[in-house]
Amino acid sequence: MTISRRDFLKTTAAASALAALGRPGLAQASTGGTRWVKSVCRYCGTGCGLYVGVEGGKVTAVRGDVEDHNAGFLCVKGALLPQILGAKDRCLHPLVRRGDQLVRASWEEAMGLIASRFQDAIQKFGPDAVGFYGSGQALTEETYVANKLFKAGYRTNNMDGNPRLCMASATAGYVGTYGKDEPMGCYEDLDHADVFFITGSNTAECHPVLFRRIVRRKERGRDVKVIVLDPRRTPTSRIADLHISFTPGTDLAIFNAMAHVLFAEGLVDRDFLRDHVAFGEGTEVNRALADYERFLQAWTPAEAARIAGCGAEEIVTAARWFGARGRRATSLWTMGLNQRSRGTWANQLVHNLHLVTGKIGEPGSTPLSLTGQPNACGGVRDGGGLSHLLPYGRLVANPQHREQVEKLWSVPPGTLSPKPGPAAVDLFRSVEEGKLKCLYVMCTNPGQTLPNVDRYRKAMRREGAFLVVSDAFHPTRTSELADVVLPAALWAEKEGVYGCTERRYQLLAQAVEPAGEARPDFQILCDLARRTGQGKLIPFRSPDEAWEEILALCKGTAYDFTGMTRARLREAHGLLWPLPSPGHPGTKRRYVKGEDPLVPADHPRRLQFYGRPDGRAVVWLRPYQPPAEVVDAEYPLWFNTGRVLEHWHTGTMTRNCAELAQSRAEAVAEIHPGDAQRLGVAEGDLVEVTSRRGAQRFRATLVDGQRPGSVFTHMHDDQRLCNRVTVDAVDPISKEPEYKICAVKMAKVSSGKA
Ligand SMILES: Nc1nc2c(c(=O)[nH]1)N[C@H]1C(S)=C(S)[C@@H](COP(=O)(O)OP(=O)(O)OC[C@H]3O[C@@H](n4cnc5c(=O)[nH]c(N)nc54)[C@H](O)[C@@H]3O)O[C@H]1N2
Ligand SMILES: Nc1nc2c(c(=O)[nH]1)N[C@H]1C(S)=C(S)[C@@H](COP(=O)(O)OP(=O)(O)OC[C@H]3O[C@@H](n4cnc5c(=O)[nH]c(N)nc54)[C@H](O)[C@@H]3O)O[C@H]1N2
Ligand code: SF4
Ligand SMILES: [Mo]
Repeated sequence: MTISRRDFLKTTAAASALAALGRPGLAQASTGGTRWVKSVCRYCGTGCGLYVGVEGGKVTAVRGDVEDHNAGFLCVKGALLPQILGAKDRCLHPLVRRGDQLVRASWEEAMGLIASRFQDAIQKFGPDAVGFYGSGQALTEETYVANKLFKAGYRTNNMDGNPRLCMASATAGYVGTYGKDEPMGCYEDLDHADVFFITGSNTAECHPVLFRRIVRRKERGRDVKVIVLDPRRTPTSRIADLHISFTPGTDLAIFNAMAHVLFAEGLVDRDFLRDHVAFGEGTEVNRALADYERFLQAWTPAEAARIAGCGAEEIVTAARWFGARGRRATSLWTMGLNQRSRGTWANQLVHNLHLVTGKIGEPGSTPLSLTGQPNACGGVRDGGGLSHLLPYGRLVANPQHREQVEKLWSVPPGTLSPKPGPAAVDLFRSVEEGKLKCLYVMCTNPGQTLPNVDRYRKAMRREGAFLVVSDAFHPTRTSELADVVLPAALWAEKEGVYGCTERRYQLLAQAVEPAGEARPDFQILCDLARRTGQGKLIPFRSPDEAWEEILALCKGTAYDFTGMTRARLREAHGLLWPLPSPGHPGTKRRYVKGEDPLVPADHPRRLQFYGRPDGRAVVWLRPYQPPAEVVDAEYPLWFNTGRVLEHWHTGTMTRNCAELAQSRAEAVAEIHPGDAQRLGVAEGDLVEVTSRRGAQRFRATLVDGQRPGSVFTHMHDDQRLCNRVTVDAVDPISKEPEYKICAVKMAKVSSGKA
């Protein structure tokens, strides 16, 4: 299918609804009565630079930063950011629970209560009686302080967060294949690609400003091809030259069949394989190219098409376009691959395609995982914000890593626990089991976003559990369960660093005072540390001071950005690491000799994958495996969940913005007209979607592009919780839940006309 120019424009204008905003000039320039403060959008991992306009102590406007990667563009969410600061549901003062009620309290009372409950729990039941659940939307300094406080102060690894629900499989994919986390490519690669391989990403709605860049490349480049793999047609697939729809979860077979075609048609780069690649199966890197070729023999396009319910010729075409000699290929993916019980494998199978063709580490050729949250990468890497991690990829289970961090933190040897803590879903299971007594939740809304959520909602309200929630809004589906709610300062009300998709770091400056009695999470955590006897460990008076320490921890690692001083971050319009010295300009493409400062200048080859001891990347032999739950006679429909352009996750922010609230605020069940007819369902009817775990009612919407035999719905509606239905099965490697796939049945409850 080719797309007309008119359709093209419709896609960018309607689906992405971009706003080009003017040029403010200086970092803190004034125009009229408005002061402009340089910052970053608070929403997605695209990380658009912007200026916050302040008048009379209030944020009145934003403008895209023309000097940043987004060239002044913002999507609707970014452009409407000022509205959320003064929204009606802002949480303006602390609350504590009295029986069924949450009542207003002073900061002193709220913090005093938290400190005493946490200290009591540790004293009576040991360090693992307390825990922290954080967020890829928290600032790096916030996650850093929380991690240090819980792991070194309270001595527990009960410290995980929503990046586990989001980027964990991408990380496990990168670490398994290259030895280190994070993409090697950059946004500029989008301007050079001849082929875009977009799989499990609705880029048009979820990374709209990057999508604009892809559209522009397609408009201007010669014969640029876009391949989209997604079970449903999406606004992203509208620009596709080839859209492959398939049975959910079966893309693993498709990726292997593409590799089969690349070998069969001589589109592999054997020199690259010889120089740069090793082969592995299971957990060991102990296979050879011949083993891989043998493994691929079974993965014919016909066999994959049989499993996936797509056309064999579509797979062949995708492989030919991807592998065509002299054509540069960029892959993009997000939750359609990560949120899977085989999410890590799915990631690695995409890396395989780049490694067998050598299409990697050149302008336009790169496997570029799109980061979901604005700081999902930064916070986890710099902050060590997951239960098995310490800062910069160090592992709690590794004695040398613990020793390094104990030294850097000046704490006695043996302070850090060697036992990895529970990953997100298991963290809430420890609450359910009564092992974890006191949980601090910051900048995330698990009462709506955990899979099989009713189970964990019950756990959070369990007798004897003490739940602290820091949120900028109240009520949320989590704050309603809390024992203490802390009013958090939001976005332009505080300062800190975000690290987005392309290893780009940017500083968000404080532009205004927090609303009401709200306080920055950084300040709240430092206060908690002091009140619980950890003031020496957490002595920071400002995020700047924490940043100094963060720089010391990254020094000498594969993530070195020691040259990113605070002063430089304030001036720069984004900086990409590695950036190991103050004069270094930053690195667009990692692992590339001559570009990446961590590759020795005399390295004999084009690339050095220095994350692994042999300097080679690994092609993994990963077969197709079905998802954790598959459809059957009783639950015959596939259930799939995701996002829309206008809304952010649980909608606390975007549903609080008048313009956005008018658009698609209600989650609906999208079904194919054929299924609707079979089930006797018409547009607008109320239907009940039921899985083995729970049921939720939605209005039905008939969508031609929906794959027959499946239902898609949205996660942002706090009155219609799709997660009552989803499955809490996780990937055994990354521990990321399979939000994208489970089995359901659907029944009509009442007519839309009634
Ligand atoms: N507007 C908006 N933008 C956002 C966000 C938001 O809430 N709203 N959130 C941000 C965050 S944190 C994230 S993680 C990203 C998410 O960004 P995306 O991952 O792009 O968005 P989703 O809608 O979660 O899912 C993407 C696609 O995966 C497809 N999919 C389902 N099953 C499969 C499968 O088996 N294989 C493949 N290949 N695809 C499948 C779905 O049909 C869906 O179209 O968006 C970020 N940007
Ligand atoms: N069914 C289904 N479920 C999913 C997914 C899916 O695709 N399908 N995707 C998963 C993914 S990828 C993600 S990332 C998660 C997201 O899940 P969550 O993180 O639970 O959702 P958010 O709505 O982003 O929650 C952020 C909360 O922080 C608050 N907040 C905003 N700014 C601040 C601040 O500065 N400080 C504090 N303390 N609070 C603040 C907001 O009001 C909001 O309540 O959902 C996961 N759940
Ligand atoms: S694309 Fe993402 S970062 Fe850019 S303005 Fe939109 S939500 Fe913000
Ligand atoms: Mo995410």
